[in-house]
Amino acid sequence: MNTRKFLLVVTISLLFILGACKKEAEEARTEEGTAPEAAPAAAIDPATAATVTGKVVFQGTAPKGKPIRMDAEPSCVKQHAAPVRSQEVVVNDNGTLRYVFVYVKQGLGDRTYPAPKEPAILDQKGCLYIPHVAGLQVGQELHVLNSDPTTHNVHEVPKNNPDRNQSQSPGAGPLMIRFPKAEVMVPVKCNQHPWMRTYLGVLTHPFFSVTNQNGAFTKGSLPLRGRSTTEGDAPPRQTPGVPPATSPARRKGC
Ligand SMILES: [Cu+2]
Repeated sequence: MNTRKFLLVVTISLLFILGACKKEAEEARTEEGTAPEAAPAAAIDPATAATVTGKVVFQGTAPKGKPIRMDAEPSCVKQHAAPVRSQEVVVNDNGTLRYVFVYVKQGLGDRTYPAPKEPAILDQKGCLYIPHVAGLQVGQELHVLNSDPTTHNVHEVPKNNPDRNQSQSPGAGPLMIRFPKAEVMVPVKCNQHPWMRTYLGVLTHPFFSVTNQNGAFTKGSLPLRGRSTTEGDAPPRQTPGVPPATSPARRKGC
């Protein structure tokens, strides 16, 4: 794991902060893993909102993703013009890290954030999950598509949510999944194709982002009320078909 040192650089653009970095007792409790209690859902005042931007830098020798052999599924092989490599650790050309889930872990208070009516989308294409890392809210629908001419088997492997396993044949409609509890991250695998893996960050609020091909993330309309804490969570490195042996690497920023 010593090659997986992450430096989470967070630049916080504050439009306005009330009581900067003042620790409030009510903010001490974590918002990860528990749904907030009911509170008035007042609209977020743009005048007191903030935008958080940053990038995740990889330090060390960048690993090269292991080649994925999907010869057993010719219909997927021919969808790829170039050899496919594992996306477990993806270092961008500029030395940043892709697919890091960055989210606000603390400091949002008791405000509640209703789940969006729009579903989050997860596709299966070329025998890969697209995207490799995603986020959604508790109670929000996740629509899992099958764009391949083959059967997949969507198997969530959570710790705090129901363990579900559903087969999806070609041309079938989307699987509709909801997560009742917050959990970062929920691995999802395919029992038919052991190299397929995606990771879902499920939160009680919408303040999350996934680093892109430049290693950058951004999130706006953040109702900062003092100190808040962001955290980056990279999927654990693992051998296809083998459960992760270690916890995800984490680095904190403020
Ligand atoms: Cu599959």
